[in-house]
Amino acid sequence: MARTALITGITGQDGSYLAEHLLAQGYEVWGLVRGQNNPRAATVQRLIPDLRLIEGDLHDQSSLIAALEAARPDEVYNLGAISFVALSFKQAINTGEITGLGVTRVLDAIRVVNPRIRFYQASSSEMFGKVRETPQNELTPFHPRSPYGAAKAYGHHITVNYRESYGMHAVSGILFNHESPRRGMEFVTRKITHTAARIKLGLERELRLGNLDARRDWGYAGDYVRAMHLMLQQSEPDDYVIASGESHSVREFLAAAFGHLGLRWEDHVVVDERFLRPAEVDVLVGDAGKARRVLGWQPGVGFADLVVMMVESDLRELTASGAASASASASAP
Ligand code: NAP
Ligand code: G4F
Repeated sequence: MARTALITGITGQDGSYLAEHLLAQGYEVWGLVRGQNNPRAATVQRLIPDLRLIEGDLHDQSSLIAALEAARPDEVYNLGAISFVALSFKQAINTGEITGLGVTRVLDAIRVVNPRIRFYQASSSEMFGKVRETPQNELTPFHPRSPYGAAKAYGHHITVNYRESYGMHAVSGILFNHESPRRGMEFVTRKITHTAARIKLGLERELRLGNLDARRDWGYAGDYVRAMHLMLQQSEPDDYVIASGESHSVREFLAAAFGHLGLRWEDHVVVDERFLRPAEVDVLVGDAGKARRVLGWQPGVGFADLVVMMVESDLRELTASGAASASASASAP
């Protein structure tokens, strides 16, 4: 019989890749959408017609219970969150409510409705924050540097707690940054590739950014959702770091993206202190050795190919939308 999965955060980057992956494995897939008329619901439904959408909000316990009762999933993937670190400084309490307490709401709904449901929590390398060792692995202590990181650390611990207290098959995937053409425009990689493509097409002249020295371990989202699924297929629940093992600076990302378009990033980038954070995570690099050994997981797309994939996709989208020709005719004499 086909297995059933319920994904929170279905309208986000990872939600759509995970839904496609699970459908390809023969799952029936349900996605939780919030709001009374969420425009992103229509977008994801167009992209993935076989997906079944159901209303619910990580703020609202009864809606989570109702979603579990309607979808009757074998597996729940909790990807829903306020996921933008910069926003978490401005909405610290809301971030705690959704990114942190939201995890407990889902876990407790599962405990009440059917504790045999397997649960995946989308934990984050942001929990390592001011890192205690390099590279970071499953045993590295946490030192979050943002309300988002603190909320994710709570989500991680409560997941482990429900596993140990109630024998639930609950796992925490500690994922390092992963990107794609579907990445939100607010994150630095997509902000760079989209603006670089606009500059190439003559639609923009400058790109304003914050800290160019920050280093991240960037991988491809399509590779990382495979790891989420693998974690829930193990006989024993456990936690895993998922990472590429390479660290690159924002500056290096800029050089790769602009360089691919034959541009010099130094001619266009302006450092703007509005994009600096009250506390920064300077450098992240993960050790995914346990995932390789136990899950047999490994990434397929490396840093250079990821940057090119994102730049090319943004160029294609902008060109297809007619933005470039509209700008040319608007500026014609
Ligand atoms: P994303 O694109 O920002 O998506 C976040 C999702 O959460 C959206 O679908 C959003 O729905 C949903 N959401 C927000 N508030 C909600 C609420 N109150 N109730 C229900 N859903 C709500 O994030 P992503 O990059 O796909 O990441 C997926 C998960 O992995 C997140 O938990 C993120 O924190 C975590 N993570 C991401 C990375 C990464 O590098 N991408 C790394 C480590 C961990 P709306 O459309 O309604 O806003
Ligand atoms: O792309 P970012 O906003 O991602 P960040 O903060 O690393 O968080 C992402 O990865 C986490 C995993 O480690 C996830 F848990 C989280 O949900 C999210 O997906 O920023 C990356 C770096 C930061 O150091 C930031 O200060 O880029 C730096 N940066 C410099 N200028 C900028 C900008 N970031 C953004 N978003 N916008 C800028 O203009």
